[in-house]
Amino acid sequence: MLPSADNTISRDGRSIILAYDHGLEHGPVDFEPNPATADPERLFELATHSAVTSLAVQKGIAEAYYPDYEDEINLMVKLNGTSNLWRGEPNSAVNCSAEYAAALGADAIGFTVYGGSNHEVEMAEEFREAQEGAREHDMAVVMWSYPRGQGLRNANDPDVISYGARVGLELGADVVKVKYPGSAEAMADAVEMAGPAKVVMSGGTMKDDEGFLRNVADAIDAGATGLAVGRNVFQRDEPERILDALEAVVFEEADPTEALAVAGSAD
Ligand code: FBP
Repeated sequence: MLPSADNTISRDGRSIILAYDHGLEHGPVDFEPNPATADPERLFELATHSAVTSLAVQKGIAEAYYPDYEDEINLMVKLNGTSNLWRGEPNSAVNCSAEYAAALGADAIGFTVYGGSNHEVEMAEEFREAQEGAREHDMAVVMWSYPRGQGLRNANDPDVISYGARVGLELGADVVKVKYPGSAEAMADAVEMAGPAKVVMSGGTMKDDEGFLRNVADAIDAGATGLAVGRNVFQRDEPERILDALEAVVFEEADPTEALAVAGSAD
């Protein structure tokens, strides 16, 4: 890990990464709750919200939309990703090089590693090339560290999630994105295992406002530095309102109930 390598995608050491690779990873079903979000322009507009420290997209969306937003948004290009149309042992195709991400104007790269998959070895080797390419271009490295596959009985086991956090440190990520392990104690363990690498929690499937923000507040209390979130923002009727509340919880450590009470009042 390089000192301050993630400065471009964080503010005061905290990050809210808006993830929008769902059209590839899950398909149009993720846009059904809020159909306007099928249009990437809507997400680029959302990413200009002051809560958002970076927008993570695949290469094709970056090519088409980022030129109009390069002064307003810190770009993270996800270098690998796979559709949900394919079934097999977890794996992720490398769709973009670090060099091409840098040419697109990226401040950071995102890369998924499925520890425990039968493809773990090749994914780690692909990550090596991406990580070293990112270093050459001073881009931060964010690992989506999602242990899953035949090697694992329970991908949601807190010990497995801590192991995933450690994999991020060992392989040279600046920021490791892990699933929320279910409690502040378990998140504290993941943070400890990541050492100097920063840990952000994954947003996951849609939850109620209060429950979602409580998990985020617990993760921050446990030493996480923020989150990388997609569905829990863009599937809501009022995505800006939850971004207001997230900004208060992540950057000001506001109580979730109070953050929700004032969210949207400035709009
Ligand atoms: P969410 O907050 O919507 O879960 O998005 C985060 C993310 O990591 C996306 O980048 C990715 O598309 C998706 O989750 C992966 O979800 P899953 O782990 O269920 O395949």
